[in-house]
Amino acid sequence: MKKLLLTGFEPFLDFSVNPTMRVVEDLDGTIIGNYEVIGGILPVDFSIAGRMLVEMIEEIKPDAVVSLGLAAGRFKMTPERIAINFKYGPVDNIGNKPVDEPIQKEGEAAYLSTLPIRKMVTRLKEEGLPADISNTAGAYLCNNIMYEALHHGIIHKKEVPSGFIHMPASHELAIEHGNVPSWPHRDLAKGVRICLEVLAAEEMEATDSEATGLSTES
Ligand code: PCA
Repeated sequence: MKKLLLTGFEPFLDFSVNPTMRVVEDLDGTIIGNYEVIGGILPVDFSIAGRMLVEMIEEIKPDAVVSLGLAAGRFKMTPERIAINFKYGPVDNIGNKPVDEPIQKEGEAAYLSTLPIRKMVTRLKEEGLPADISNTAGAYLCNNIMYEALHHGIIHKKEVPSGFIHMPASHELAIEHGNVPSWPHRDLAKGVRICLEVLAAEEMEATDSEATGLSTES
């Protein structure tokens, strides 16, 4: 069985609940296609979040990495296209407030998601959930860890599909916060599951074509 690392984030700023945590809890341990989902929660802390994700990747050695974050104010499920080599944003949970610092001094300016984001968006919409590709993950913690996972894959020459999905607030958060558009938790969890199913279907197709390739050669 292959392993898929699925991460969420703890609450931050004035968002007392982070819906990604509950989604990760729901999906942790489930089997989707050939993947066993292994959940992890990251801190909203510029000084350790990236390192923690890389440590999880090195320990679990996942075959795919999907990270989730809250984009309060968005109305749709939004797989991200690109992560940029910058740290910038509001003060994090322990008081860091970097201004335009690079994430990796020697890293590329940006990395593209290696998840099947267009297929994910198409399937989400077919299943009745509003979705779109997002062309910016910002420069806060979500961008930070998306960049770190992709950078780690590149420098270690690991062809592991890796990327990030931003989600709207849950009703639970919207009730507490008072001023954000929201989805029911079950739809957020369903949306993420659909994205993972799309990824799993791609993986199965790739495995099948490798097997076919082998049988024709032999
Ligand atoms: N969303 C923030 C950080 C943590 C989270 O869930 C972001 O979009 O960067």
